[in-house]
Amino acid sequence: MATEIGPSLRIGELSRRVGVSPELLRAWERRYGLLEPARTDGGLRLYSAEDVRRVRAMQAHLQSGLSAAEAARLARSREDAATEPADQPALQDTGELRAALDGLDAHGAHLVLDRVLGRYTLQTVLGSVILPYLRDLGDRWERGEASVVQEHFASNLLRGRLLALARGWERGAGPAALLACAPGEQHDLPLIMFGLALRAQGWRVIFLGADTPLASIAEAAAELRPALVAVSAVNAETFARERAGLAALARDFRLGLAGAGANPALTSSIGAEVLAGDPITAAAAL
Ligand code: B12
Repeated sequence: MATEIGPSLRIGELSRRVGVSPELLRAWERRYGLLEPARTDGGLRLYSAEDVRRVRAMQAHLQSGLSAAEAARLARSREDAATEPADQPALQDTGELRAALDGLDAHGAHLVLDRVLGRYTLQTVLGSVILPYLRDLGDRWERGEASVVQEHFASNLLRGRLLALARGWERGAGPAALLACAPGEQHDLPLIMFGLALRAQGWRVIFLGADTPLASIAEAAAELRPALVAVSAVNAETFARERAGLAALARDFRLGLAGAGANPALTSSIGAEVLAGDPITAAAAL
């Protein structure tokens, strides 16, 4: 069931809920009349649950290949209201995913993923099911409550599933983003999620994956001339070690550093930017 919200959401909050940048939301409002905000006395726009529904419907129609104008027309008309997605996945969805993955039950995990992917937008599934699951897994691993077997099984199943969703993300006419993990870094799941969230906003994605030498990132960037190069690492020492190579990259390209290791001081000193927040929020902010 959708949670009823009166017209109370400012554009930033709406953007976070639906995983679409404020700029794109404004463009959809202006061009297609997709959103119908209430106005406060001061002229501030406030959005409602109906606006959230419309954006989600718009995203679903775009993903199914409709033009933006047609997607907006359908989303406004409520012709698709019968398939209206619930506002947020229930905590139960993450719980069921956890139970299946903890039990090394690949079939059960895929069934939960099939269900949530059929019901919610991809950004919602990433931000509200998979991300909380991974954090919980990491916390349990640290406390010794999840085994290495469970962690590896879950990571690999999710990685396979997310990369299957990524098929074709390099195609299209949007700006290109080149994504890579820093040398020695194995945590590429967040980078894949970031790529999927960028893709949902029209970017093209070129993904180099885990443990990529800086020279190789630079070589790919020189060839592809992407609008953004994003490099991620969990530890700040990784970026510190690669400072010279990163600084050289930032001289020629828009360079974003991401992950827990992205330290604002080092990042700004080399002329790069921090891709702040989780992968879905960071993609929406670009
Ligand atoms: C899955 C996992 C693995 C998998 C990775 C699979 C893969 N292909 O990605 C495997 C099993 C390979 C692995 C290995 C290891 N892991 Co590990 N892993 C995790 C786990 C459970 C989930 C990681 C994840 O995808 N999280 C989802 C992201 C989005 O969440 P986040 O990491 O909290 O990141 C936040 C921000 O930094 C930001 N962000 C992160 N990355 C990016 C990228 C972009 C582009 C953007 C925009 C934002 C962003 O988003 C989040 C904000 O909400 C985490 C636990 C956790 N809390 O994350 C541990 C964790 C990251 N791992 C950890 C460790 C210690 C290791 C190992 C050293 C363990 C070992 N002894 O073997 C190795 C290191 C391997 C290496 N050299 O890199 C520690 C890191 C602690 C630290 N600061 O050093 C964590 C935090 C677990 C813990 N609680 O101790 N791991």
